[in-house]
Amino acid sequence: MKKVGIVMGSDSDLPVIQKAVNILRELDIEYEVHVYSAHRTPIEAREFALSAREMGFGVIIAAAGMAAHLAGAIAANTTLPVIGIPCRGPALDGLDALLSTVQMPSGIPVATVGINNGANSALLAAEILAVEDEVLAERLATRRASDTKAVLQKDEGIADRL
Ligand code: RP5
Repeated sequence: MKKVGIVMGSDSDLPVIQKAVNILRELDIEYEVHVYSAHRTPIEAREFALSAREMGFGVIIAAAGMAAHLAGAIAANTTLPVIGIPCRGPALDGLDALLSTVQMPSGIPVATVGINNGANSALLAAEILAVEDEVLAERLATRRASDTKAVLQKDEGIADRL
């Protein structure tokens, strides 16, 4: 199976990435994590993106806050699918990063998940890899069924809590 590449703009983004890593581990998907910034280490971020396909990655998750250009900068240098996670910052609650990540010009797509939504980034990465992997698709289906069951159990219990 192809690996998932994870890049974060700063180690301060780690709590968001931890949620993604937990799900990738649960699904038994190989991953590699780096701290590369579009602004502070633009050369390393570019080199990672340029070599990602030949390094065996199938999809890249890029998390950054503030003027969050990381996912776009990675996407500019690879045709692998790139998933952007806008991270919440101190000034604008993540709206700055959301707009910087999602508003890509035509030609360089970034699939953007919600602010700080590391979990969805991992699930989307897994779904992309599962297009060509029946075993992984089955693991995702099992996980989805378990989530459904958990919600239905809450439904059964909600009346007792009111
Ligand atoms: C972004 O700036 C990072 O992705 C992080 O979310 C934010 C703040 O970085 P630090 O100042 O905490 O390193 O580049």
